[in-house]
Amino acid sequence: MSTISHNKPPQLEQTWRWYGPADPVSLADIRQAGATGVVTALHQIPNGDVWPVAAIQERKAAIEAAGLRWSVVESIPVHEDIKRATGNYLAYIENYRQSIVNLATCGIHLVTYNFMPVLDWSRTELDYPMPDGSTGLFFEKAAFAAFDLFLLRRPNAAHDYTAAEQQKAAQRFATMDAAARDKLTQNIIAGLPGGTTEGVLELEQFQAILDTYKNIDADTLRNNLVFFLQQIMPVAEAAQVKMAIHPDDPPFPLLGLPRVVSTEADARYLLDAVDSPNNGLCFCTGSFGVRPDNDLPEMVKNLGSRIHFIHLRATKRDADGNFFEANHLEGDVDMYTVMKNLLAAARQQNCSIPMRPDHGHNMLDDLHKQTNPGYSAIGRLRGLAELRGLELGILKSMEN
Ligand code: DNO
Repeated sequence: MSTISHNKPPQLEQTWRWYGPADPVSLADIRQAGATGVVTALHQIPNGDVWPVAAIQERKAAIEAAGLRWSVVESIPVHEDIKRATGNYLAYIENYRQSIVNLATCGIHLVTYNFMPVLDWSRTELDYPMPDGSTGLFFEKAAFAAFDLFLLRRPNAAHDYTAAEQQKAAQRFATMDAAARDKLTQNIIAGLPGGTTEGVLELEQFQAILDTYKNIDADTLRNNLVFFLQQIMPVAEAAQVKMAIHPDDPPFPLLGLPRVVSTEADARYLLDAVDSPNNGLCFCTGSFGVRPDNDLPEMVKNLGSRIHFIHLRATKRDADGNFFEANHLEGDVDMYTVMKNLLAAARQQNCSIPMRPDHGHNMLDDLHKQTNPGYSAIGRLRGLAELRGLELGILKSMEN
């Protein structure tokens, strides 16, 4: 028996997001990229329904047949009724609990989710050109405000912007032709997989969904989240399923919607409010890292015992509040110290925490293919290669 592997410190398990059989990046590609774990969801199941054991087993078998393991569920979406604590929310919570139990029955013990109202993640441009000819995702504040003020024309939207921001938005809007306006609208309301508005095409329909949050402020949303956690954690504990909440992306309120998972204080509040080891975080450096007041290495130190899953990505912000997704080691995130602290967290937990390279540029052959925005093959391969090299370097230096 090898004493070397026995003595190895806990590391990060390298995983890769897969959108299921329709994903143009296949399981065989993932294997070649060097990941050992797959992060996926049963996207075909309507939001709110129970995930049946048979469907979970079928997906698991496909992953295992490719020589991989289903490490993380990302995500079981949380129905909007649960976020609003209205309508059928108790039935949806019961379904959620049942899905947790069913996953555990199949040997899957880690689930990521988020609690962002209406929109999951948001960007204004999906093909933002980088100086090296690759493309990435971009959030431009003035373009977003232009959408809100002049395309959506959300009632009272002006209250959420300073006079200077409104002026910038107006100038930005004037530069857009009809095609650019349509594209911006699509990018925001339907461009990214995951949100409730996937497939929603009309602005009126979108505004109607926003209106359902009219009376929900951050405190109400936070209380609804705590209620949800209280309801699911006993089941998660019994089934030994770790829950990992994903932070808000971007980590500030948009379109008048409250956000409650944007900072260390937000995370701490949730972890303390339902103080179960199964109530943990998906530590997404790309999401938290957009705010200059989020000190990521410190956050890993302080929250490390409850980090169950990791998304590694680096954004680069400017003074106006815009940000683009940079190469994994090159944005504002101090990836070296974050990685070092994450390895310390894995050691402290005495287990291997799964991580995935989050997003990647479209580069080389990616540029000629249609993949899910952010989820190209080669861009993520580059990210994974750089991150695993960084990890190995740190691990080796810890041995000396
Ligand atoms: C974006 C992703 C998010 C994430 C969900 C988790 O790339 O990180 O869509 O999967 O917010 O529930």
